[in-house]
Amino acid sequence: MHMPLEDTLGRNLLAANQHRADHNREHFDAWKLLCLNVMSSPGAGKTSLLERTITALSPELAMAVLEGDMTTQLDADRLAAVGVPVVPITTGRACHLDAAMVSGGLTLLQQRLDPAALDLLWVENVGNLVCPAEFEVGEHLKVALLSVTEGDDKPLKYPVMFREADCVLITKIDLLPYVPVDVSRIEEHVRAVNPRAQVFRVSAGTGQGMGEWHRWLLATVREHAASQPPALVNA
Ligand SMILES: Nc1nc2c(ncn2[C@@H]2O[C@H](COP(=O)(O)OP(=O)(O)OP(=O)(O)O)[C@@H](O)[C@H]2O)c(=O)[nH]1
Ligand SMILES: [Mg+2]
Repeated sequence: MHMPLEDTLGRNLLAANQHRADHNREHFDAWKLLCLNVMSSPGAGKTSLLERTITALSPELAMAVLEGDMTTQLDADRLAAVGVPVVPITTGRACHLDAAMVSGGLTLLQQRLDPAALDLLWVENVGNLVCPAEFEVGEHLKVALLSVTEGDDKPLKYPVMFREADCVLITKIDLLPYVPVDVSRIEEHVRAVNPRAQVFRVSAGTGQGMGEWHRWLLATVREHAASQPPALVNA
């Protein structure tokens, strides 16, 4: 059967990316490190969430961040300011991180610390509700954010992102009194495309709902660590 060139190219590209992503995940598993890929449209609150969550959980978890941005290091600087090791990954014209970029970021991270000493690696993806969902980077779980100001129809209009997500955070809930949106409709639409996702309502601004998200996160990190096979010890 004849296949259009762009389909073949697209599939080859995704297959090559998947191969690299699997390789990244092998490293994460060897280090017993949980990797989360955090995605959303621009400005939904990824960096703000990480600032608050990393500050709250750093007494309990050793964390680092790979920070994807098209041009600046602004988000990397914000996160470094909360005291976490951050490696900026500048994507140039690319609207998403891919597995090769994350692999490059890991090499830089290894020059600064031993990843096996970490519990959790955050990857903040480029702000975009479409492309990042197509390119695995080796993460164990995908976290998608959707702010209440974006409207309740977005899970239906951008289903790939929300279908792929293991966890969906409905963000900026402190703005609900000022925005004509029904938060339960947002949740209904998330569940319509993905009934298995964990859904939390949070505000990184006021802290509302953050406790529940943090408890889930701690339990997930601990479950993941417990599920990893014990390291081989040389006799
Ligand atoms: N009211 C309110 N504003 C928030 C909240 N979280 C983030 N913001 C604001 O939303 C704007 C964007 O937040 P960021 O954390 O930079 O969003 P982002 O998703 O990291 O943005 P990109 O990395 O550029 O895609 C900033 O002005 C934040 O102060 C929140 O919970 N409540
Ligand atoms: Mg950001």
